Amino acid sequence: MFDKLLVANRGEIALRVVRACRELGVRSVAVFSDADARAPHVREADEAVHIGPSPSAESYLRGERIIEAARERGAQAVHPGYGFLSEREWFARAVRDAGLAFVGPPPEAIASMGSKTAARTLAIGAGTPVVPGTTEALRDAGEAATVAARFGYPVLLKAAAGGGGKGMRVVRAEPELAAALAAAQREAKNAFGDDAVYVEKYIEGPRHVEIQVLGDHHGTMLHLGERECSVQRRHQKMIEEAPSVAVSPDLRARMGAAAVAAARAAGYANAGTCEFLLARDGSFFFLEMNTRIQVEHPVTELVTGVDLVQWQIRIAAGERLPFAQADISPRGWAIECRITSEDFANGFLPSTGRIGFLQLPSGPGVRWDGGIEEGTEVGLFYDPMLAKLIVHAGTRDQAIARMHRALLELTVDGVETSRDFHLRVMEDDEFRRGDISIQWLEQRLPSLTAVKPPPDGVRAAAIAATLFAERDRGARSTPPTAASPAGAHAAGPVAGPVGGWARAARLEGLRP
Ligand code: MV4
Repeated sequence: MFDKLLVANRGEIALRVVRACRELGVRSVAVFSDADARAPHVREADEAVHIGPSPSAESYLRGERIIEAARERGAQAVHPGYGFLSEREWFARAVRDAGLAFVGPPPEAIASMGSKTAARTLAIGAGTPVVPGTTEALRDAGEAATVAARFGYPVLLKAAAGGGGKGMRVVRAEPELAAALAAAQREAKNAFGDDAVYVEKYIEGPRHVEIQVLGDHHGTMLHLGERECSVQRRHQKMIEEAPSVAVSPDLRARMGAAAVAAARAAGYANAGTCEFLLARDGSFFFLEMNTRIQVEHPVTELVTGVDLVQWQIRIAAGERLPFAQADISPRGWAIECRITSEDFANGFLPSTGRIGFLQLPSGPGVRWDGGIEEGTEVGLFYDPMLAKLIVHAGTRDQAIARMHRALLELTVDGVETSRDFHLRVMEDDEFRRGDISIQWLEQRLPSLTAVKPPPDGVRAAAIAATLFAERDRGARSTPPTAASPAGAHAAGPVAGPVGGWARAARLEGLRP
């Protein structure tokens, strides 16, 4: 095992890696920008190196500077986390060339999955199902019409260099095709500097289901089941769960085998994720592979009992996976809510400020993977995701109830957050039935956002309860005396209805 590992990231994932290191007896080196000088990941690591000013381009994206820091501090490995440098082939290569272990896949595997069309070709070769369509760039509208007619409308035009939905156009009938092709090519050129666009059959109302894979450097490649990631908005996931209501053990085995085949074909090792569209008829199609640890990895950890981040490090150190495919099967249900500094009542506008009062949920089956604390300044330099709240329970219904309870326990003062959005989703009938697809959230948002103002009486009671609760919080607990009997409205604690009122106030969101 390594003596020391550098964590090339910030926020909750940096802290997650630091925790894994500590459990493995590996010393950790954090890196930080000006804005993060007092961040939790810096304090919790064994050492920390300042790498530059706040903007990512001048700090967390400075690969050469980060590698230099690793060498200066005598680290033998670099964990990139997600985002930033995690999927840059050149960085993985530079880490390796510096004689350090990159905690992730080989640079060659990052490269072969980096281009969407190359990944598609690779998947086809591995026998992994992909959406019917082409891989060659379309020459003109005439060729597009011929190809579209072959697959049947609706079709989807996609940028070959693409990702994140840029350069994508749905075409429902031939008359729209020429204009859509021109628009997709223009958008692709602007976004990726490459106007190559190809055609796929458009899959209507699918789910986004992804398979976690894990492989060592000794020929073992396993899958750890699926994550349901359909609750997303503008390609930003908000809620993930494992398993998926739409995946039976048989489908899991087939999707898992398809993911393992694609990963093997790419020469993959370490943790990775194959993204699929799961159609309503149960057919599934490989989209792309994410060659990093993902934000939503905890739901897989909770249902499989496999510590993915620890195994990433152990695999990078040359260890063998000691378990086999037959040892892995999901137990219970896990849900993750991304707690972001976004104002859900105002179109998810980014919110900034200093975290004031912070109360974190705990109790049975609750996990908080966070990168914030009281006093944290939330600005606009980095991603708005502050933390992840993850729960595990026996069944999906129990997990939803547990998440709702945990969200009620959460208070983040100082910035607007996605907490209330998540509460509304946990209360939503369609979500509770598991009746979701990639379009669900954007269609459902208006009714989730519609705030039902409480009746005046409830409102007044809630405000009064808040005042009582505030008074009780600072009160000393003394036994009742003759001069101050129980229930008297002196300074002592007030028994009885206050608990219920406090709860009502909390439910109404009227918290101090
Ligand atoms: C699709 C699709 C429907 N049919 N391909 C969006 C991002 C890109 N990586 C793939 N995407 C899609 N490809 C076919 N043939 C629908 C999407 C899609 C989507 C996929 C996963 C998660 C969220 C999504 C949101 C909108 C569209």
